[in-house]
Amino acid sequence: MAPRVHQAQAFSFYCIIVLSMAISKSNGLTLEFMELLCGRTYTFDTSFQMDSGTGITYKNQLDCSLTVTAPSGHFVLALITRFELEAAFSGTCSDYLDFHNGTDTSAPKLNPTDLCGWGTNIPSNLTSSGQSMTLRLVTDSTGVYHGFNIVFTAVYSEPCTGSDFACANQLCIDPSLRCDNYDQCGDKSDEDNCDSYGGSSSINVAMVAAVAATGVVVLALIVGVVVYKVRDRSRWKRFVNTHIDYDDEDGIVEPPPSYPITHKYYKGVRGQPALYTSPGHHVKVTSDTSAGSSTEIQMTPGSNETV
Ligand SMILES: [Ca+2]
Repeated sequence: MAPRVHQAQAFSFYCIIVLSMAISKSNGLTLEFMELLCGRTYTFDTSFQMDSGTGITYKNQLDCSLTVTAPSGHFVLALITRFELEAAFSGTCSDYLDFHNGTDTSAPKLNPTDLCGWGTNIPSNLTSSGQSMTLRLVTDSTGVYHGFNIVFTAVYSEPCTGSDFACANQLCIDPSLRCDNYDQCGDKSDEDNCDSYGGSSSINVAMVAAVAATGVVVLALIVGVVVYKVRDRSRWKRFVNTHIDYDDEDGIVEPPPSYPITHKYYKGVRGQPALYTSPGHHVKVTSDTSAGSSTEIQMTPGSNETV
């Protein structure tokens, strides 16, 4: 395929990737992984989400602590959106997650008992009383499960200031979190009535524009390929008409109606422009009639090029 077509394909893929990134950025929270943040303090402004790890399951033999800190004057709301750790055995968790109400694991736990297993024994959300909470994930040497996903949000109690959004549960959150498809209030009130909310429509407009632009790029690629094919066929016909010697006296046959030279042959020699751009070169087409459609393209004597 010609370099131009390759360039068009590369450009199209580039556009699709850029547009996908734009869509995900306009409609997604920053995603972190606890396994990669062990021993650190993670500060954030409005909201982010965190998975237990980068794999399908968490790892064995972890003892990972992470402090999550909201801006001054806020506290941290941790909304657990997915939770699956190894189930307790005889009432004791072998893998567990704890939330501590402070800047390290010496602070009191927000969950009365270690969190493990899955289902209704897992709280839907936990809130710190200050601007930090510290998570600790401990796993033993056997049994790994899918882990957890938690959405952290910086919240404070009403009255809300500026343009901050007032949740139905008297918490305030950053207005950018309204209608972003994540429940940052903890009661889903920031995701209510989004059909009539401007912020949501702006996201939808961005998505529609991105999808439309992607469609235009794909359409342009298709048109480009079709144009290329048409022009290629046209060049092929000119090639046949101007560069193939039909002289019978040279032992070269006239092309019959079922002319055996295929476009494939043309594509094979096209990469050597000397064949049809240099007047000193001459392509001959011979046909072995006894072999049916067997055909070959030869260079004239003196040429040192091969086909
Ligand atoms: Ca939200």
